[in-house]
Amino acid sequence: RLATVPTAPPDAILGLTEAFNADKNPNKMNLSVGVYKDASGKTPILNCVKEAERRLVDDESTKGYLGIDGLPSYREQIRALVFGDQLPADRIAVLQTPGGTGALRVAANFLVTQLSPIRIWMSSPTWANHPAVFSAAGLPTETYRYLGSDRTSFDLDAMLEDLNEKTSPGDAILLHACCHNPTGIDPTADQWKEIAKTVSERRLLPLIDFAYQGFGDGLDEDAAGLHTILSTVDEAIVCTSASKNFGLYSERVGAVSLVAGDSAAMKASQSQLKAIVRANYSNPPRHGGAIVAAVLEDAELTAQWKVELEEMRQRITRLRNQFVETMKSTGKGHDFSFLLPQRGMFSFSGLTRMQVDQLKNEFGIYIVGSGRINVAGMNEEKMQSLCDAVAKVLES
Ligand code: PLP
Ligand code: TYF
Repeated sequence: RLATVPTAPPDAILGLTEAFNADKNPNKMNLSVGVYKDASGKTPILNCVKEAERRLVDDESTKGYLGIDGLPSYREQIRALVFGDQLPADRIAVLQTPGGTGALRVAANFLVTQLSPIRIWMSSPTWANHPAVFSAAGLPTETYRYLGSDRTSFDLDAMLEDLNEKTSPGDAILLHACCHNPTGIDPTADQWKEIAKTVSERRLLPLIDFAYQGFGDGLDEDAAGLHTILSTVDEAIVCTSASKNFGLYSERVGAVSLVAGDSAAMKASQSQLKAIVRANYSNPPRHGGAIVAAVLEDAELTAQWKVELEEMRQRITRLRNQFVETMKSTGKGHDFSFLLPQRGMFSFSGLTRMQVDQLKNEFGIYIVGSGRINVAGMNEEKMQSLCDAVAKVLES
């Protein structure tokens, strides 16, 4: 029977890395998958994480199962990091999940099993895995306009028009809290207020994907849009990830946090979330959550983490600026200054599908088909050859 199973298409992003690994071009560059790299081209383990792991080796006393909702100390630290003291803790249920993707999947299962009929509205464009995860859970997806027709700016009017004219009360809306993937274009503080007003007036349930806290302007700054939304609605779901800001990609650590109107509603929803987890993967892996908790419970390690996070953030900003400067210096008026206000790992370059293919085939430079560049994968040393190649495809 297995002979009848058709081959699935490769993941639009991870598939590119497979192609990159097989490429024999000695000058190849992987600017596709959203993974941070340092000046030596490595994805480093943060020093605060190494130290936390050393302590865990000495102090950890069991590998027994965690509870269904994960490590209590991790859940408490995530609540503080994401929500601060804006909301009473007894309205928030935090569950540790296998990565931000696991959080999104648990959230999607919850929406389908508890709140159907419900659809989720996603920005166009959004992370390719969003529709895949939601559809796999049986959650119908719709899109609202986000990127302007110039492909370099956020079109708030179009977004609000779609929300006002197309959504139904009770629908869910997916928002990227910061560092929008794939565009790098976030709403301003005033625009967040308008979005929050519309979300509340249309009685939409926000599902906020917060995968890059600390990669935009800072830990608190990046949470500002989320807090604006939470100040206008009683109920929301927030999916967070420690993959990027702790560099814990392969440890699979994230959280789904549900905000309810009161403590009783929170407890009932929490029990449903736990039932979903139980039927999916039973309980989350310990190690990543234990690392995050060990860092955030220790003032010294937290201070060190903030320094290391700032280093990553500043490096990305430097590389983005350097790319814009170097493109300018190639002559022929290659003005990429629209990239400068973009935040996070990604930048939408405006390159077309054909230009993206040409970069790959002629130069071994891999970026995502939409023209999304992982700025965090750039390198000072290779900046000139990258920009020369981009200039060539723009001029051909
Ligand atoms: N959401 C967005 C927008 C992302 O870019 C990512 C990145 O991988 C995730 C969620 C999930 O992250 P992970 O499952 O690796 O923690
Ligand atoms: O957008 C990215 O590149 C990251 C990493 O299926 C990623 O979010 C990409 C694809 C995928 C899982 C993670």
